[in-house]
Amino acid sequence: MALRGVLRLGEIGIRVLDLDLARTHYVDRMGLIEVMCDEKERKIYCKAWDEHDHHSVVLREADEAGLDYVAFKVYDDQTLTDLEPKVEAFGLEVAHIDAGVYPKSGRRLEFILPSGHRMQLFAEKEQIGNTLGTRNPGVMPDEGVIRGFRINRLDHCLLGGPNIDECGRLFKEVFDFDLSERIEDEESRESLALFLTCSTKPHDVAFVIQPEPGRFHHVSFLLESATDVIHAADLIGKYRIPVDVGPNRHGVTRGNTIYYFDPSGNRNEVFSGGYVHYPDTPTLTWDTSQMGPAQFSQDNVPRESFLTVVT
Ligand code: M3P
Ligand code: FE
Repeated sequence: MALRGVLRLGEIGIRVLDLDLARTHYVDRMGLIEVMCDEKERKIYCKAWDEHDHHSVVLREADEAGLDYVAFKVYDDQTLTDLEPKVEAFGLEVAHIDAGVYPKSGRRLEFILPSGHRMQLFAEKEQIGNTLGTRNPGVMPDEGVIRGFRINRLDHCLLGGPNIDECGRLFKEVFDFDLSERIEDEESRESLALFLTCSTKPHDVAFVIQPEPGRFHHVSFLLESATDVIHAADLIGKYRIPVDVGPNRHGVTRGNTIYYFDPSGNRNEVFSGGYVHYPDTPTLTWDTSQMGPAQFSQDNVPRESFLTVVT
């Protein structure tokens, strides 16, 4: 589809137990750029180098790790106006957040997904660019802008909770996403995981079935190449960052991936690659007879932790 309507996961709020440890992890090790800090509210605002918006990741110190909210950026303010009655018609209560309540951001709509996650939509955020400028930008930022894991941008998240088919219906019917891939129970045919895209990426958001609402499975960042995934793995080893699953390739989405944990136990992913999704690409279905190849196609070993460990 033409990229109008919902554009992408534009901001993710993550709860961390210790802001200083989180800064060491996300900024010093992973190489996200800290653009703003709110000492009073114990929040730091970060971006990846190739994002134009002011920030995409908000880390907030709290008593419990996990997901604060996901905020999707939409094309323009009219899109927000058009979406509001559709979200309400779907059966969700929509709250209004004034411009400026979230720093550098225009007004937002907020509602709770059937999976229990807090979701927002916004159309405007201050843009600060990727340091290259917009006239004769070249391809390489100055030395030191690309650091750590060499993250290009925030890519997607995987959310755990109940009612994932309802979430799938919301994203398809109201937000115009496509269901790119689905994992189902071989016998009951019940959905275990749904992968949804609003772009040409294999997914922009995914849901995995979990008994408890509002769980956070992972946030994922795009790297340039599979070589950069190995480079990140070397840094993960060097800094003794706990690894969930070492370098491998997903069957679902075909990304070259590594999963690891931040100091609060939130799962992170960096990945590269994946196929191009078009609006006429058929939905790909996997079932539990092929959980190994669906999850990790280089050793075909399904990871128990993958479906059970969430924050
Ligand atoms: C991803 C990804 C499963 C695959 C997950 C895939 C649940 O996280 O980024 O492609 O098997
Ligand atoms: Fe992922």
